[in-house]
This record gives sequence, C-alpha cells and structure tokens, in this order.
Amino acid sequence: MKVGAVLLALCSCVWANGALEGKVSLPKRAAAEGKLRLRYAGQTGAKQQDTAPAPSPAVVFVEDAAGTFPPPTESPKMEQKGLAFVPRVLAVLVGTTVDFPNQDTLQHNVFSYSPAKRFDLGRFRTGESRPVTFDQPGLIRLYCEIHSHMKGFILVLKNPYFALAAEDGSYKIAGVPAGSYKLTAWQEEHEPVVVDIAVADGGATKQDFNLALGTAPDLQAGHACPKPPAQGCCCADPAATHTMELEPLPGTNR
Ligand SMILES: [Cu+2]
Repeated sequence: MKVGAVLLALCSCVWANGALEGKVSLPKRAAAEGKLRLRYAGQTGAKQQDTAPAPSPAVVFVEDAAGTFPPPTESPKMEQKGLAFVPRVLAVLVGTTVDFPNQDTLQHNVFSYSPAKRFDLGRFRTGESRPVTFDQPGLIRLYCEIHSHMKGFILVLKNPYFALAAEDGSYKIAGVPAGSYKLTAWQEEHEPVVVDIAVADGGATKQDFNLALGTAPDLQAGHACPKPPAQGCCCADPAATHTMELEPLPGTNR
C-alpha cells in the first residue's frame, strides 16, 4: 500500500504540470544593420565585425502565475568581456542577485537607470566583481559609463516560468501549472508580442511567435537615448550618453 501511495503521489506530481514550447521567429537582418564598431579592439583582442552578428536571444515568459517563488541561491553572472556584456541578455527571477565580473584588461563602469533598478557600480578592475540584487520585476537596460556602445539587458520576472530561446528560436518552458496565462515573447530589437494561452496537465502547449522590428533606439550610434526619434529626443545633446526614465517592459506592468 505504501509503495502504491508513493507512486500515486509521484504520478500526480508529474502530471500536475504542462509545458510551453514553440519558436520565436525574427525578420532577417541586413549585414549593415548589425555592423559592430569596436573602438578599442586592439586593447582586448576583439575584432571589427562587418557581417550581421546573430541577434541576441528572445525571452519567452509567463506574465503572472500563482505561488511564491524563492530566488536562486546561486548568482548568475553577466561578465564584461571583450568590451561587451556576456551574456548580452539574462532573464532572472525577481530577488536574484547577479554578479558583474570584469574580465577585460581595462576598467568598466556598469550602470542602469531603469525604473526597476537604478544602480552605478563605479569603475573596477580586471578580476573584480560587483553584485546587484534585482528586487523589482521589469526590464533592466545596462550600459557602461566608459564604453557607450556596451548594451546589456536583464529581464527580471515574477515567476520561474520563462526561457531564453535557442539560436534557432526554439524555446521550452517546463513545469508550468495547468491554467490560463499571458505569454510574452521579447527581443531587444523587436516589438514584444503577448498572447493568451492555456496550459493543460501533462501535455505540451505549442505557441510560435513572429516578431516584427520595433523601435530600436539603443542602436543609434553614439546615442543611448531610449526614445524613438518620432517621439522627440530626450535631451538637448543627442550625442551624449545620458539619463532618463526608461519605458516599462510590456507584459510586466512596470
Ligand atoms: Cu566599459
């Protein structure tokens, strides 16, 4: 009887959740559009790149889910390496502490003015790391005060039901409790898409996304203004890297 009860418990556990899976498709990019200009290439071994780099990964996430979700005890890393944030995109559960180690031979100064977390790590050297705890959900845009081309993104999410898409755009979110949700696909250069979706016990729910190019103000050369030009520039000096309130991340109520 005891064995049967355990098996029953295991089965009900296994079948109490479902999965979300599918593919996030992005429009093809022209080579010139993704051209990288690395001013300090000689100092880090990074090379100029004339072909379009692979787009950074999309993040697919469930907007709201019942439950309390303790943050992980291990801290994910976002390195400064080769004059870039590596990885360029992180998705973390709210409450997660992220480490920011400097792996370059020069100094960096990571900062963000995003409403969900404002911070400025100051300048620090090779091998040093600074932690930041992200205690509010939202989109965090990261910059370096010294290297204006450096951009990174952290999506701070309310529950653990999220996934970064693979290079081919495929994603899978396992262990989602049965129910109805809003599911969002986000990618830094594209308009996010939010869909209503139902997850059933014990099965996989398919949902593909086709994202369209959106406003990508971060790609403007020498300009960190997050407002698209159509909305007017946010400061008197469009060549400056500057501060302002950034727009919330659609789908996170922030
Ligand atoms: Cu830097």
